[in-house]
Amino acid sequence: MYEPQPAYKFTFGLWTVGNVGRDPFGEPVRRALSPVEIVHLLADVGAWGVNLHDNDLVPIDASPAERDQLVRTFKAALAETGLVVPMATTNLFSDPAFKDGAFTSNDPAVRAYALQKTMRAMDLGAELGATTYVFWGGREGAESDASKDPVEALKRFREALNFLCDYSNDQGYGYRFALEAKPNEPRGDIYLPTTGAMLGFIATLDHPEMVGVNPEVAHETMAGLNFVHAVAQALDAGKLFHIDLNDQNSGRYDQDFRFGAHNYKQSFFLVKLLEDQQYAGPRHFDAHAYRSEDSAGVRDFARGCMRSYMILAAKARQFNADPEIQQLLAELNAPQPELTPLQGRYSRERAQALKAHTFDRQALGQRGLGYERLDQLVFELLMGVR
Ligand code: DIG
Ligand code: MN
Ligand code: MN
Repeated sequence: MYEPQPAYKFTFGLWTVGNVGRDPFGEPVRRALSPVEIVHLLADVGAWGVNLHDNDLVPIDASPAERDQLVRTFKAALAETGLVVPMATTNLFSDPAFKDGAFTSNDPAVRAYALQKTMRAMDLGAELGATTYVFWGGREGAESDASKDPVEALKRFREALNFLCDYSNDQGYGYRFALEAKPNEPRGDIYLPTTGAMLGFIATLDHPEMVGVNPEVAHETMAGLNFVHAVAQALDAGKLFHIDLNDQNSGRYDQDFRFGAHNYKQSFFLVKLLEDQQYAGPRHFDAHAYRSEDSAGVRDFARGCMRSYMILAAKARQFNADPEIQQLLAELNAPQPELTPLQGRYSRERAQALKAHTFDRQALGQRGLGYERLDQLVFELLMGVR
């Protein structure tokens, strides 16, 4: 019942189960796996697909011939395992050239190089069948705002995305772009720090219909925000083009924990939202195993991400079928037909009727809503006592 199923489109980036455990205070604890080894690992644990940054597969200094050979062997592993590549992205954050940003760098040569690198990475992604292209601007930010006019930075980011939308159209790649927000780390502050900020920015682009968001649990949580509400806004706007699932303890560095590893309740309501709204995109686990883990632990991590999602999806179905919970919700949302004439789109008559209506304000404030009982039922459902 909790085994991963293709219908859930579970994916992992090469960099997730390939994470060697390096952190700012420690050296790698696991050997590096080749892309082909990672594809087979993911197939073994039951993943549906695999994602990549350009340099996860093709080293930044690879020759065209080396690149083609690496792609050939990667494609062979995909064919052998049946894994698909729904998403691709560019590493615009590791190389020192991007130390002051890529698209927003003060150096026009860096901005131009970032466009070149991204176009080549888009070519690679298209060759592998990717239809979603993620942009995470890990270095698009500042430590000192003396360094860059933030308005100018946004203009540069917009110019780059407009150019790349045109490139995708010119090449016939059919990409949908998904912008991933993060409030900080590795920059002191990252521009467009939240999913909400990205949604506002998309409206300023030349091709807003091509561009959506890729919210990540850890990133909105780092900003102290309710991730479920951020995803709800993206869904409402028809802009949830992709999603990065993991977990995070608020007020910490980007922990990228196994999905469900920390905040069970938020993870439950997130899965409930995605399933209730019939989200059809990939469920991408942008996460990695604890640094404490060996290769067996990495498999435990990957299986745990998917198994936790399947368990919470079953809990969401249980919530939707629970008579007591549904009774409480029905009472909360009971129709009040006497208000019907006052509801709906504006009309002068409706406005006049609203202004003339007499409300019993005290009664409105005295109504008990039963949320304590409702939330206790959720707790008991999650704790397995219902
Ligand atoms: C970090 O959360 C970012 C990078 O790993 C990648 O660019 C993106 C894709 O999921 N997430
Ligand atoms: Mn993260
Ligand atoms: Mn991410």
